[in-house]
Amino acid sequence: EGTPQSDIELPVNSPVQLWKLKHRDYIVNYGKSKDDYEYCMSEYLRINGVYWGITALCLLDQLDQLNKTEVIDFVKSCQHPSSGFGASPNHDPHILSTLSAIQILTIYDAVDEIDVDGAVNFIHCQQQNDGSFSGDKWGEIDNRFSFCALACLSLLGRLDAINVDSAIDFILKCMNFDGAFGCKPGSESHSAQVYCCVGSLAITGRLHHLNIDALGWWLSERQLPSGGLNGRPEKLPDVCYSWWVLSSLAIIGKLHWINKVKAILSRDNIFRHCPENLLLNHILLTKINDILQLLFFFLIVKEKLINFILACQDKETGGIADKPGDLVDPFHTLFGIAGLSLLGDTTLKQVNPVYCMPEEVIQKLRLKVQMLN
Ligand code: GRG
Ligand code: ZN
Repeated sequence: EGTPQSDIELPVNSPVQLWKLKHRDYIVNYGKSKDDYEYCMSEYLRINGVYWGITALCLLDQLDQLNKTEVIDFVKSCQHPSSGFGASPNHDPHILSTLSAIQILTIYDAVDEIDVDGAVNFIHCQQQNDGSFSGDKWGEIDNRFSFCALACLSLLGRLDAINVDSAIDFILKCMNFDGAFGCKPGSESHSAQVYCCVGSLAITGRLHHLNIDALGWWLSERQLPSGGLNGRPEKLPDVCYSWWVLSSLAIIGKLHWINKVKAILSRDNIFRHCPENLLLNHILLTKINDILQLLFFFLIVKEKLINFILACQDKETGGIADKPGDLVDPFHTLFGIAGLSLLGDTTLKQVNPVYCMPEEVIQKLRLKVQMLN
């Protein structure tokens, strides 16, 4: 049977529609309940949270629900003098907060309101001799920080501020035999790291370095029988992987490996659905089942993934959780909605798979981002 699988079962009567207005209210109210335990505990993520919320609202076509001036003032208050952005006012600058700040300001077309040179210089200073990036002055290295640097500078039209060739050399050192990527050279493949590395290659026009078949196969193997996607083999499914995995597939032009087949492919089900008088013996059925299993792994079954994401909504509070029944949060709410947008939900705005921002914002900037088809 190959690699062991962990999975969950979707609860019976799981929701099958997207409660868009509930999610709008959840996001709009999240920032208002400033005394909440959760809100207080997430201070180190504040500016990221604002980016997740704003992007989700954009995809729901509800950005006008927030006060633009208040948001921009908050972002400005997170910038250090002639440097990068912290997660909240008076927090040390970090490359991830800096990307979130630039994403928010780009969505609002308000980048001119901050010290762009300071932010660019902060990112420049995070690059190491081997091309990698640290997140902040404490020096943790991870290719997610390489992505933050490249995404942020490309949004600002300032990729010239860093050594792009050595940044890419480092990222390519994180590629594994399976075609996927880990967080540093030698680390295990993880689909969130795949997103960061594939996104970085797309921004710099270097997708030709990828082994598309191996990577596409590895990504499509992330789907489990519940319909959800996991981050790496043997792990449980989680809504955020609908973003990390699907966006990577979209960039490498393999989103069509998502198939509409409403497959009922488990061994039990195939036997159950097979008419008794069918002239197939047990052995032949087993063979067919094996072939279908293979097909199942190769094609991400679109309908099942949509149902998995919808099952993670909370009808009472709005918002989307990592798994059905868990506590909702803004992070999984964005990645659930963005995943559904990539899966072709036309009631949502289109999301750009590299930047995780509205496609129309990226189009307006006329950024040259490589995508395979
Ligand atoms: C613009 C969308 C966007 C992102 C900015 C910060 C960043 C760039 C990307 C983050 C990439 C990353 C490594 C996310 C981690 C996601 C995650 C759920 C990690 C947990 O991994 P495991 O395997 O946990 O330890 P699970 O729950 O899957 O078992
Ligand atoms: Zn998650």
